[in-house]
Amino acid sequence: MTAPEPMSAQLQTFLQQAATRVEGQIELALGQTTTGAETLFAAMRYGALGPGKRLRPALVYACAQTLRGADFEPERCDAAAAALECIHAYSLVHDDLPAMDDDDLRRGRPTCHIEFDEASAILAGDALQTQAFELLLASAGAPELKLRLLAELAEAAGSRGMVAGQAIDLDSVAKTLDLARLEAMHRLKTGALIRASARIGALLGGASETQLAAISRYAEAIGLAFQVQDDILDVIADTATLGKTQGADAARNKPTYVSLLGLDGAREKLQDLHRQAIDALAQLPGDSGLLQQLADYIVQRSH
Ligand code: GRG
Repeated sequence: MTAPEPMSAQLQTFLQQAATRVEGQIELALGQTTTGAETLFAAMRYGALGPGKRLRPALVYACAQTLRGADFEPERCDAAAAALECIHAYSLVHDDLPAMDDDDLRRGRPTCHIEFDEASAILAGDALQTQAFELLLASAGAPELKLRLLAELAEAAGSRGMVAGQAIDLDSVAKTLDLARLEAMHRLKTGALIRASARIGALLGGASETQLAAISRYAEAIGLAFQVQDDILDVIADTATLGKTQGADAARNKPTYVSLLGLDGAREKLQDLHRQAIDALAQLPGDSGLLQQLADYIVQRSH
């Protein structure tokens, strides 16, 4: 495999701008605390504003920009981008809880339930989830479009999307999932929100149904690629630091792409998904260079 290319300056600037916008929106939304619930707000801010990549918001902006071209207005995407990040943050806060993955570290810092306490982390996750829908509801835009965005987000986040994936994942410990079932789980657990980020951006960009379908194919491919690269990075990190060659999930007795396909097989899978994502972009009008660079970044990222 060739050495990873450094991220292009254009993508770096774009990701920084997206992160700044979305963090500003979340700061604003969580700025006014409810009297007596200051710890809740502190835990929400801690969960949502820690040093993350803000990939889902970036996808919202990038898809809207690709479809709108010169008419792109990022402010029309701010609420949706923040909503996606709030759902993502809630999922991480809850995923780290003792009843789920029981992790002490997230984004290089103590997890929310370690920094605060378990009850505060549960409530912060709950409230971040609701905050996402409040953000979308309060955003400007035609009611029909808002309803569509709300439906996309609810379906992707809930029991037909991310939460279902998490349930299947928790149930898979010590079981032998085959590749098809592992993939079905990841399509829900991480893929559904990535797909919704892209579709919501596309809808804000005025996508036709054909364009929406192409964006969905692109997002499904990069969503899975994101997970495959996560499994690969997990093994590489473990090999470097502990001399082990299985990765944290496999050590927890969870199946991974690397445990099912081997490291080389997982790398081939990653390249195949990258190709599928780039092929889907060919169906879009105008310049899809930014989305191509995002796909490149997802398969080449080192953290
Ligand atoms: C608890 C309902 C519920 C769902 C949890 C997404 C998820 C479902 C759990 C995350 C578990 C995990 C670590 C999955 C690996 C891939 C992944 C989604 C990593 C975290 O996403 P990044 O890398 O995180 O975008 P940052 O910190 O950059 O925002």
